[in-house]
Amino acid sequence: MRHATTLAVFTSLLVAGCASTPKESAPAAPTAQSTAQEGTANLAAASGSLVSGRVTFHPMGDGVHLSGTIGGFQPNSVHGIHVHEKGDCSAADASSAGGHFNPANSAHGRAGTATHHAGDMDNVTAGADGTVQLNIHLAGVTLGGGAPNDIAGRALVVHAAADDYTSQPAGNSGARVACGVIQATQ
Ligand SMILES: [Cu+2]
Ligand SMILES: [Zn+2]
Repeated sequence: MRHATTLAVFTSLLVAGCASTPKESAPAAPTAQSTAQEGTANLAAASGSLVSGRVTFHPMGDGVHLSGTIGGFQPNSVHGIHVHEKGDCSAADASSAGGHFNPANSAHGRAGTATHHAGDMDNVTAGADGTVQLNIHLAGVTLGGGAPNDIAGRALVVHAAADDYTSQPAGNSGARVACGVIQATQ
């Protein structure tokens, strides 16, 4: 009786050991490098808004840092902001910029959590003067170089409403109120 129990435990340990082996052998993804030192996006109003601004991009650590000023919002309002797939802001409603930049084919979500698009960022909040001082680190992307996660040549889009980080495919953040193509400048 005692022997049988010991054997059963031993057998289950063997099985568990085999089952866990494949997890350890997953190859690491190659690290993509930014080839640009700086980029810029001039955001022009879309969807009849008064929102515009200029954003600068710098490769930093594991991603790209965004800084700049975007104005023309209602005071203290909150807005979704994302990198979108196509560097085309020609449509009046900026629909030409396509969906969220999503090279990994993920679901929409909050940056920094397990599931999100590469172009997803946290909402921005305008000050009492209707201006956003942008200071965002977008992890997991590159600037220049043409890797699948390269944001150069794509679009930065600001929305009329806040991103709820949950609704698919775009967080229910409403109309696109400003759009600019991300261009590598140095
Ligand atoms: Cu967006
Ligand atoms: Zn998204």
